[in-house]
Amino acid sequence: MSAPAQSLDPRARRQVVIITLVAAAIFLGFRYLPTGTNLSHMDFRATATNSIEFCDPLNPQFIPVVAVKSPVVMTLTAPAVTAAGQTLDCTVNLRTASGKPIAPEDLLVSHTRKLHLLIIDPWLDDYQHVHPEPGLHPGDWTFSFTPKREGVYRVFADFTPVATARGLYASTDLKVGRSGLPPAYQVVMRHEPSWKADRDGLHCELTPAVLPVQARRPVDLRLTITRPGGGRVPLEPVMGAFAHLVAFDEARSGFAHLHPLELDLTQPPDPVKPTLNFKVMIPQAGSYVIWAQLNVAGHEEFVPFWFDVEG
Ligand SMILES: [Cu+2]
Repeated sequence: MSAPAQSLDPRARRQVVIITLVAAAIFLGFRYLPTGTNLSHMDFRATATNSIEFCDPLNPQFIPVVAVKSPVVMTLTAPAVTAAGQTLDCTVNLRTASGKPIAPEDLLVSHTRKLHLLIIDPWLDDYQHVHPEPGLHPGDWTFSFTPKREGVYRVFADFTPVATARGLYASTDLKVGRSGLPPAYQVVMRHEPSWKADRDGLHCELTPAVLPVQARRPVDLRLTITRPGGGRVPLEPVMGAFAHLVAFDEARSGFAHLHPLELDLTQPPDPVKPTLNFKVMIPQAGSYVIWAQLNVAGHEEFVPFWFDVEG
């Protein structure tokens, strides 16, 4: 025992030993505390040069999910026969690049859920947002959705690994067959740009602070919702916010997921003319849609705004 410890009286020495042992126990306790996940940040390390960059929620960007390599492999299993208007029970499987399954314990809750799927049709006309449930096998996540139309739908996954605590994305496609029934809606190949939309008795406007919207320039967007003729529009939280905006480009190469600057859920927006503010930066010129997801008095609404971005 070192000179100073030897000079301590037996009682003080015992105290030093006890404190040291307790400290060691606490350290080991924390060191080996089960975090639930067996995956490490190395499992989500982006290997390829054009790998996906984690996004900064304060400066929402357009994430080119398809073009860049995700460290997560997503595959989708759907019924052998799929058709527009038919409810499809599907399973997505998430694995790390080395094949390790990504199970519920490997993901953090983000925006009230562990896994978000953003599903969009080829004409950007049918946007759906679903939350799969853990499947029977680790890595499997099951969900049902009813496509409104035929075509190759794109499914984007949005999640946050426990190991990195940073948002990550993956995508895959799902082919939906023709229903054989006359389409229950008018087929629109190209949408007229409009920052106004009417849906279920609601008049919605998304107003950019500056027009035209320019590529690579951040733009402020203000969303207002009214009922023509007055009446209440009580917005309720959806996924932890009073609204979500998701922007898609025509090629569906990726998306931008925007949340209102008004984050305080104890401060609901005006119940007659709710107004929410967003910020976005779109890197490339082209035609886009922003789908607004709202919860109006418990009823979910999806509202599209079509616009062009100039180069
Ligand atoms: Cu979600």
